[in-house]
Amino acid sequence: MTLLTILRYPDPRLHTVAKPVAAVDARLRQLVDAMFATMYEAAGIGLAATQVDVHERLIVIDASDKRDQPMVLINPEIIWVSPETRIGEEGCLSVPGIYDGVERSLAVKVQALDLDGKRQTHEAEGMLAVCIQHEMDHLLGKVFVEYLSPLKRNRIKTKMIKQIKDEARDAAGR
Ligand code: GNR
Ligand code: NI
Repeated sequence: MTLLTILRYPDPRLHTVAKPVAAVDARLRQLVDAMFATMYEAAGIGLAATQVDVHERLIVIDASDKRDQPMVLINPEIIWVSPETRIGEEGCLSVPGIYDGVERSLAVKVQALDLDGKRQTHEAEGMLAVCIQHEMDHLLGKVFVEYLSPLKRNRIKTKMIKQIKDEARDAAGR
């Protein structure tokens, strides 16, 4: 089981725009396995390839309570969003410990290839709809803190840089 390193905000690589997946093949299936392992290990409900420094349009999600409904979205496109929106508390594995409100559509329809390379349409609402919109943003190089005010975002940036520095110091036993 391979665990991948999750990029941490404000790593500039998180702002890379992902390119389409070229082929649903053995390499991709291996990457999907590693992304699920990484997501479950980190107790996240979703993970975009961007977060593990792979800049291809690939998302893994499991927004179920029992963590038994893995979903793979390859080359996803949102084909419909509900006009109704809601502000909900979000977090991100790339911005650990930070939670804040983000306005999202209540429901979405997304089209994507599955692991067999077949195009599927998913209708989502609730937490799954929020997660899909959050992950689609990652593929466009966008992190949820970019919806917050510049003041909040700068505070978060400073806090993250300090946190990363402190962790490096702890790891070195200084
Ligand atoms: O684990 C996650 N939880 C979460 C909670 C509210 C809104 C979005 C998310 S996605 C996040 C995992 C993650 O960072 N995916 O990119
Ligand atoms: Ni995220």
